[in-house]
Amino acid sequence: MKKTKPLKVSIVMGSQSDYKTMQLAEKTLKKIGVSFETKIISAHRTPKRMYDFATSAEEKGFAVIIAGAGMAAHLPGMIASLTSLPTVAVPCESKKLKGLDSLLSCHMPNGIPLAVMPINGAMNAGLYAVSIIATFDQRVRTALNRWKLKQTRSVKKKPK
Ligand code: RP5
Repeated sequence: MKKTKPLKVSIVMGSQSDYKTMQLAEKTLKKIGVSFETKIISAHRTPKRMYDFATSAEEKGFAVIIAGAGMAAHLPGMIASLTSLPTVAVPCESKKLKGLDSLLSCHMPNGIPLAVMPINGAMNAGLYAVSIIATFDQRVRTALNRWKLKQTRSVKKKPK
């Protein structure tokens, strides 16, 4: 029987409307070759779904959770409070306050560590998740280093 590889990263977001941002995390993980699954989980609209997800993520074998949300963006912090897995927050841009509300909502007090990316920083969230996995997975470390080298080489010395 073919063994299926465990999914390494779980990407969750508060709403369908966050997906245009959160797709960048998917794109980054795909490029580097890290497996993931993506779900919509809202802390306020689907609190039970959030609880069940966060309390079972570790036993499902995930290594990192990326959580994106906008406005009263308590999803990442709530998930971080319910799991010991490293959790990465993406504050998604909101219409009225341009994501400042989302960013500040991810500001957690002592005891609940949450890695907070910039507003709409889903690409960096993907890279950050990859760098966590690279600490224990040699293949991913090699792929990440290759990706970084390519980025460095792509920077021109002079502007056009
Ligand atoms: C949050 O409210 C979501 O994360 C989203 O960024 C924001 C707006 O959600 P929608 O009204 O677009 O579904 O829960």
